[in-house]
Amino acid sequence: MQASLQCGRFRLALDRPLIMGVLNVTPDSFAEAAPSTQLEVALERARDMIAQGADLLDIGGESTRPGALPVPEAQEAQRVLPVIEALREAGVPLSVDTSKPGLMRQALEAGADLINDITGFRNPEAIAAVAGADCAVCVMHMQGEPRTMQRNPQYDDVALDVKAFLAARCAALRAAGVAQDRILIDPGFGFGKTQAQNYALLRRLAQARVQPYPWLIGVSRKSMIGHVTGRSPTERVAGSIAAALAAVARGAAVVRVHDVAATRDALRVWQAVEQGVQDG
Ligand code: HH2
Repeated sequence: MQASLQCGRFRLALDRPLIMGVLNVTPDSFAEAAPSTQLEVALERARDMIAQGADLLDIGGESTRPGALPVPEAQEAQRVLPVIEALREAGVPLSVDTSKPGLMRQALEAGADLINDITGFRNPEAIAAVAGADCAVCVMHMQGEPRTMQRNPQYDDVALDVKAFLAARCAALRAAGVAQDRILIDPGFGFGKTQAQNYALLRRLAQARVQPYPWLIGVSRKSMIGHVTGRSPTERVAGSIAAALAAVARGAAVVRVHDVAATRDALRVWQAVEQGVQDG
């Protein structure tokens, strides 16, 4: 795996799993009891996550839960840009979760370090928006689009199909001049996948991997956790951590989570097992 990730103002070592804290600035996120639409609430949540050990923050102004409707660019920008500006000096890389090339450009100008595109930079304008910058990019797999993606997802072989898609998108980014050490890949759990497909993909994460790109994975509080535990989104912390550790065991470099403190503890214990600890 790559030793580090070029991420805007930062170069992130990938010698331990990193935690990306989810900062949804949307009124309709599936996963949160009290979503942060007001700037002050969002900033407080961001600072809490940093204090708890978040290595990056992922700011999203458009919900992508199954069935969600698109948000106009101006509205998404109004939600996201003030948050970037307010957190620019917070000391952690800022990721922006958007598929809109116009907002990608504005976010980069405002100081974003990573562009997380759930549509995998399929839009050539999105590639053009990031090509000349030094931001990191997260290339995610999704079958279909959020409004309809869960209707009847179909694969020949979920791991190999996801891999083929990611390989093609990474090649397109590389051809446009995006350096190898700027790219993260993401299998897109819950995005056009049945629960059986989600779990098969997690189990076979190594087979879906496009070398040498590091994995970012997002399983936190998702329906795949609820499917197995029977719990509502805010009660899915323990299940989410089990899935995150399963991904880390299969090589995930970055985990995108809502519960930073709990995930931090779990990863610390994980690392102690893997690398050992000092007595005393
Ligand atoms: N999942 C969500 C949103 N963005 N980005 C990446 N790279 N990987 C993911 O798995 C991923 C993502 C959906 O989760 P969330 O942001 O918690 O919910 P919502 O979109 O409803 O706000």
